[in-house]
Amino acid sequence: MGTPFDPTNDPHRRYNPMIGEWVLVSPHRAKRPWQGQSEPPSKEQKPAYDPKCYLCAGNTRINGEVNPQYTGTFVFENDFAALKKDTVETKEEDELFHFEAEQGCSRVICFSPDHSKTLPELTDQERLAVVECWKEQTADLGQTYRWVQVFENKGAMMGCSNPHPHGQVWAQKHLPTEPTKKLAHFRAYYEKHNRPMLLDYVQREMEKQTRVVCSNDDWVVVVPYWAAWPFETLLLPRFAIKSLADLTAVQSLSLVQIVGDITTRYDNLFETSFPYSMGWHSAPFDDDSHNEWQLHAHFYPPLLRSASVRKFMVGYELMAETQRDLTPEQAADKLKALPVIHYKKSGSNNG
Ligand code: H2U
Repeated sequence: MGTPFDPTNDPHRRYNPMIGEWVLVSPHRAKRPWQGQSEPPSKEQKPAYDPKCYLCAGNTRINGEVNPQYTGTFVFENDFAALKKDTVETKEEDELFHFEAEQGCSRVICFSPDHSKTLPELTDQERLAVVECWKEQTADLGQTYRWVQVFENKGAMMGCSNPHPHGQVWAQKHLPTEPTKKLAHFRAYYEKHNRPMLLDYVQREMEKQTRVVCSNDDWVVVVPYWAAWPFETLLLPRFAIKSLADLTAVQSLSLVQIVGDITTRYDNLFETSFPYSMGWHSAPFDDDSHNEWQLHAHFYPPLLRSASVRKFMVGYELMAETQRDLTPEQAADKLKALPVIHYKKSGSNNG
């Protein structure tokens, strides 16, 4: 008889039922010495207004347009839009050279006129304006397009071009690749169980508690069982809801609280402005009732062991499948143990 299997030490694969893909977990590798890239984190303090910033109120953007003196959120059509509404409809169904023209829209959402702040540093009132803006944009663009993608790229490490607090919304006619995978898996689960997969999943995670980072009456943040990125989280509603556009005033307020909580924990983890890509998956806007779908948000942060040591999805991940060292349970424990007062306010050193 060999040694019994230990999921905190032994290599294993975990299945992501949302997209039907596997992740290789190698917990024993977390002990290996690090000799790779490590840079000191930037301690630069940003000004509340930067005359050179394209997103600050009153400043001129690249295309010559002047931003208004906005005081809350501010939305404008991306001057370098990836999608355009009037692209001519055409397609070619060649087996090897298949394409279809795409129509859509890309907008930039400034979260606040204050250049120096990020989501966790805004007040609840200011964050509520961001949530209301996400809802409005989703409802508005959902009238025209099948898919509405609200997202935020935060930090230069994630390719964000400007530190001014902002996100984006892209909407398009066709269902993109990730939501297409999800729709197929959510549908199959719903046909079998007559319940949305994510409503069952949130219940199971609440029972287990091992991957729950934080929660309130309406929302839960977990490091998902199948997380690919070291500190990846999934933000889930505890009630049935398909779209951001359907959130009530009370649910929006509790969302403001949980977004503040998880983004503050992220910043506190390495006492840095924590980079990530986050985004919302509301149900597609089409003729289907989408009973299989639950609204949810992903946070994909690249950092691994300090403010400057990141995980790269390279080598084995590109060639074979996603791999992680730290287990999702270990990552959840680390995030759970952090204070919810932002480190810049508390002045403490929890590193
Ligand atoms: P990031 O979140 O990836 O940094 O994107 C910021 C967006 O702002 C980017 O898509 C747009 C860029 O095209 N932008 C404008 O639309 N006008 C400008 O004057 C500067 C940046």
